[in-house]
Amino acid sequence: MRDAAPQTIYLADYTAPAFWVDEVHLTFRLAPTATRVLSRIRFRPNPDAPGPFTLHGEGLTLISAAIDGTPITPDLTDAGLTCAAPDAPFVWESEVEISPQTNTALEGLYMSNGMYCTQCEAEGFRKITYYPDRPDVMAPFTVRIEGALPVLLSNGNPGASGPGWAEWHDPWAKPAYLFALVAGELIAHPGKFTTRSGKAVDLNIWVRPGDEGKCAFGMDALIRSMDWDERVYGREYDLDVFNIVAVDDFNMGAMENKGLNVFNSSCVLASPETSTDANFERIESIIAHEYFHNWTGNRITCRDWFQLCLKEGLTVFRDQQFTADMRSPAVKRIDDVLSLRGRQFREDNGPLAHPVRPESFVEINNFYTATVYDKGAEVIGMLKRLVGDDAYATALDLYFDRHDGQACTIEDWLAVFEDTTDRDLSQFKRWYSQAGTPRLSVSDAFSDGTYSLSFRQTVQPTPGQTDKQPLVIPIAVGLLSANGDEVVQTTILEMTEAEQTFQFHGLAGRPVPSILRGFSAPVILARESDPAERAFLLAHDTDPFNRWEAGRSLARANLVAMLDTGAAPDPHYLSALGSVLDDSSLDPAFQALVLSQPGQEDIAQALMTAGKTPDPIAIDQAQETLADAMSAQLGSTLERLYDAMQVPGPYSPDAEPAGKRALANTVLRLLTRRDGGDRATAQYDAADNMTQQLAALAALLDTGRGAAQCAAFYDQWHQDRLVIDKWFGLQAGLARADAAVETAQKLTEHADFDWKNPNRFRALIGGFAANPAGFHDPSGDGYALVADWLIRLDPINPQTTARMITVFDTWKRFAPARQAQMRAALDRIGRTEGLSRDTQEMVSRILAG
Ligand code: B3K
Ligand code: ZN
Repeated sequence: MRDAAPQTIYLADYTAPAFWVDEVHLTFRLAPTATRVLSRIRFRPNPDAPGPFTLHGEGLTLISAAIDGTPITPDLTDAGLTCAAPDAPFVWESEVEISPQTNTALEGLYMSNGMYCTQCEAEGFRKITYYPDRPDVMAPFTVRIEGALPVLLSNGNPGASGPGWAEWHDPWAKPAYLFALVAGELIAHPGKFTTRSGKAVDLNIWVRPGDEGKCAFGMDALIRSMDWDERVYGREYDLDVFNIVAVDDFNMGAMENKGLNVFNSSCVLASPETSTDANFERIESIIAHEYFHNWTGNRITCRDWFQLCLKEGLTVFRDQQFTADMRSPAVKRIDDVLSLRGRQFREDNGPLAHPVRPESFVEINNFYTATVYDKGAEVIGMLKRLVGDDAYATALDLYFDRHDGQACTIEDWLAVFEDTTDRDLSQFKRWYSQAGTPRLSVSDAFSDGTYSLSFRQTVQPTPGQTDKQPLVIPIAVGLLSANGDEVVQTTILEMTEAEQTFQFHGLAGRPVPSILRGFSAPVILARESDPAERAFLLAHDTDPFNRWEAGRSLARANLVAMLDTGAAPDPHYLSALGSVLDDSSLDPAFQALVLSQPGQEDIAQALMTAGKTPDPIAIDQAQETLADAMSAQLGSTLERLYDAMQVPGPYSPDAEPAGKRALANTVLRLLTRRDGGDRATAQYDAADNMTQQLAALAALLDTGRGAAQCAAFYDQWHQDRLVIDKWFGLQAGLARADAAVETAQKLTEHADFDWKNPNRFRALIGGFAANPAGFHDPSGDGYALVADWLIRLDPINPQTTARMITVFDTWKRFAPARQAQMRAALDRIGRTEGLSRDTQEMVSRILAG
């Protein structure tokens, strides 16, 4: 039986499997509480790693087992089984019983609204049958599904079928985490794609009846993704069919199972009436992401779960490139950096900091993090910047050629780059092993036509890692003359030492530096520069990212001064904003980003970098004060822009109209502070799409209005699960200080708060936790509310609980009284009887860090 103390798994302990699998046959006899799974698996001993025959298995009732036809009685534990096995290839057969209906953890085979579906990554296949459930064991699968349901799907190509049964064959060897099965009453939205070598592929998005009107955009995004991967990476699809299924109960966004992607319905279903522009963009990128995994993840997979960033970092990088190509590269880069700073920097500078390639874990599901995904993607971006676009393309071709069909490591990945470029990447590799965000401080000097930039890099200690080494940092720099001309175009400075100086010769005068263009490395740039220089860059920088960054740093500095010394909103910042808004040559989506304030986390990080203690309530109030000042000082510009940005005609989710709406709606938030809610009310009444409707409702709620619209919204949409998630999320997320906890409490009592559904739970409890006025209420009641719900959810769904408990990871940065409140909530969760291994690991890491 399983040890009481959860085991820690170490990268250093990796050993190859003692047995390989050559072929898998599975038969499923579906029944809600008594599904039978019959397996016939051909094993072959691995002469390089001899060892006992063990299979993973959890929560299975073993009915029978046999080796080469001879019944056997294996030794069972909570984690699997062991038995004697031949020294030569043999056939393992077993029959087990499982209960999908009562599987609320949503891992393995489970049911959602009467539909059977699976989630196996990372270690869910062991909840379906006995198997070596590790990614380096790859095999072709043949699956037979028996069940009285009209649609029966699995991986690969369809085989024979009849009433109540269907067979599938996946010829591509794959690890068990990519296995999938779906069965239910589903309707297909079909599509077609012909690969560039002429292979016809049938595409389908499968949904529950009623959702068929929400598939067209996802299908279009899929076709564009398939085309893009051929054009940009030379990657073709490799099966006759590609199926996507929308599922309402899902722990994350989506899953890249071979030929049968399973999606959280919120990440695939879209219509203008029910989805916002942001939803459309997110759906497009997730469809692309899962599709791109077919090569980066499926054809080439990970040797072990420590190598997760091998597939995730690379696939995020690829989906970011895709979105940049489909939309605006500058806007995409800014969006990605916003999310990196908001989530990954927070992780990297707190108790949960871990390397892009972690070295140990208790529960691997806890390591699907912003660090593995988003910093993992940044590391690939840096590599590309260092070697150049051509060498990157050559290296990727070699990667696909050399490693197709293999389970690989970061060492394999880097070797491909070393072999194509003759570079030594051993220092670069530290980005994979060293946790923490580097701080880059800069000083400059100018004399006799030579401009010097001196950098110093440091990394704060992180849990378990105190000794930090210098990293290779690509620093993209451009220099501007005083009249705004670019005197040195973007060049990449390659920093390798702890301290390093770079010189530029032959300059006519002291230039204004534009440093870390395009956010060329995931670092915190610490540079003292005066507001006039930032305003100059906001007006003149030719690099759109740094132009935005200049405005952002002005806002950040202003907010820090407001919080620290009681300074007022800075008129220079406000007038610089005015100039950006008046410049009609700029992309409205970009203007919207310039007009948006730094978020709570960004300001907290800035305060901590300056050695101050953040107070979330005070930050919230400073943001309100600054928004009021923006609204007052920029009034006529905002009014003009709001009118100019109205998009006539039918709704389209394309980048251009979406950018205009983004600007109009950012402006609306500010105008609602001074027009008594007139514009927002009118927009709400006139809206024919969710972007306009929701933005109007948000502007009203944000200023303490909107009760009538909120009720009307519910009446209009109470039949639509995904829209009602928005309704819960918006109210919890925007409730104002005086009533936030009470509002959230009331919402938890609403008949539609179906808390076992992860989307609903995240909308309300997650939305509330992201509302500083509520979560950080001085009474401590916000912490208690979230803790109560996490304690309630944990026995039902450990994964979603363990993920959401990260809302407490900031506890140590606050003043003692608040620390004590948050700690009390964490302690209470930690002491809960029978707490899951997932949540236990998270609580102890958050408390220890
Ligand atoms: N690979 C999945 C995530 C699986 C999470 C397991 N807890 C989705 C993705 O990254 O594409
Ligand atoms: Zn992924």
